[in-house]
Amino acid sequence: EFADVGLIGLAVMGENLALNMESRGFRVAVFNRTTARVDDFIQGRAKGKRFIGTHDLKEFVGSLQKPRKIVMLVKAGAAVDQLIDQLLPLLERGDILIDGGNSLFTDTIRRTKRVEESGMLFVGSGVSGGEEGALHGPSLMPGGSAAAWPHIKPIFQAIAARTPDGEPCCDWMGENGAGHFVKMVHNGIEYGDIQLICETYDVMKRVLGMSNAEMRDVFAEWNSAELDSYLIEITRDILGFVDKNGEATVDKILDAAGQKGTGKWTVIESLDEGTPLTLIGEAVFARALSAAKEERVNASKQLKPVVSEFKGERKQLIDDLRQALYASKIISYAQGYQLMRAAAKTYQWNLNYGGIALVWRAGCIIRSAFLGDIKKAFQRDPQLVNLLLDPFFRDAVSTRQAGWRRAIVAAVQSGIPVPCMSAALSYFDGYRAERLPANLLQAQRDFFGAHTYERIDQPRGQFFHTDWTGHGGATTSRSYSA
Ligand code: NBP
Repeated sequence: EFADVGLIGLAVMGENLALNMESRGFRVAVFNRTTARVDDFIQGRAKGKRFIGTHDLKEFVGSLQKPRKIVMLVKAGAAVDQLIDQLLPLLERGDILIDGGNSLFTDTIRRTKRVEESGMLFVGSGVSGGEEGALHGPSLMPGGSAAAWPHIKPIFQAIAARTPDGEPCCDWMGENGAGHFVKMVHNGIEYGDIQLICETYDVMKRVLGMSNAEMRDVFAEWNSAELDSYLIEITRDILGFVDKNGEATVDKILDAAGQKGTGKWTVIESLDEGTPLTLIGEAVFARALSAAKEERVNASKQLKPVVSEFKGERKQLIDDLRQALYASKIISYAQGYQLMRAAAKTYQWNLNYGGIALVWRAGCIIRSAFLGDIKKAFQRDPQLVNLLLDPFFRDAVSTRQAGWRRAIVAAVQSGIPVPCMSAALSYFDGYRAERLPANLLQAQRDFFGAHTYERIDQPRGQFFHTDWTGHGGATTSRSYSA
């Protein structure tokens, strides 16, 4: 009997995803480069289940029902290309290769083209939710050869997480690299969500002197309302966690953050698109600054803050922080969605924005009740230009604006860095501004470089140059936008 689906790469993610597929009634063939892992798996966690263990790629390919569906869960990068090279000669027209790793979307664009040129189909799928998600229901973001979707849909939607309404957190994202692109933006948003919670924690701890237990209670309360999300939930649990000596583990952890690069990729893409992604950018830089621990320890001895003591109401500041967190989060998603819109245009993807919110609603790290509201916003207007212009989110930001500003003022006056919250507010104040000081900017560019400017009393698209010093020439630089 042939297997319904094949899986290559029996590391953490592969093993768990294979077990998930089998548990949903699919017969799964497995292969791993180091074949001892196949035997360990078949005799271990897979024992008594409907798996076919294979020891070379030919045997593996031969065990699959046609059109073959092969999920690769190997290390992102060169390993994926090597596997494709080895598999293509063994496959037939219409067979489907799926890369479930964290590949860079531009690699997926290239691989889709290559595999399609050989007559096969390629899918690059974002898989989020870590080990637990892979086993019990990840959020899945597949994109690539559209003809592959009907074949893999029953498997993918069966193994995916479900929203509280029972909808699968898996939908077709679009052509070539769209799935891995959406996964990349998910990871960037994750950086932002995490940093916002950390800034809130820092203000609570250092301005209000709250204990871990007090903060845990506040996060627990927040988790039962609009901020209901996985990351708030684990923050609550982390703050409540004590080791066997009764000491808080969170207080023992060195304040130097790691990163694997997906946040950076997202920000690089936003710079290439010319779309502000300031909150996620600040989140990436906040990790970088934290990592320079020794340098900061040295600087802390030399750079002393001039700050004023917080004299406001304790309860009020806690509530202001809740509002600041929520409003900033709206900004982060507004920016993330604007990046997706820009990229969709560049790469000619027909992204389903509501579907993306749905896919992120459960199973993944950024899962939250909030994503249900984003889905509704895109249901109201699939072509929504900016989340801030949706009536629900417009009002949500508006009613929290005063608290948001107060929370940032309290942090600034106390010398507590809140890079993401303040970047969010600056973006809000910039985006809603009819007028920005770029008139002066354009004057400066024209002054030193004859870059020309448009005038408020002339139609757009006409460019003027002023001889600012009286001894400049009439030659202008070609106007360009960057
Ligand atoms: P790893 O990223 O650690 O990859 C290990 C697997 O890749 C092993 O099966 C290994 O085989 C195989 N492999 C390597 Br390395 N080079 C290979 C090659 N040239 N040809 C064939 N196989 C090769 O595993 P993971 O942590 O399970 O992650 C798998 C993918 O899923 C990655 O892209 C990761 O970024 C992504 N992801 C991970 C998580 C997570 O929470 N860990 C979450 C979401 C996505 P071997 O046994 O022979 O060395």
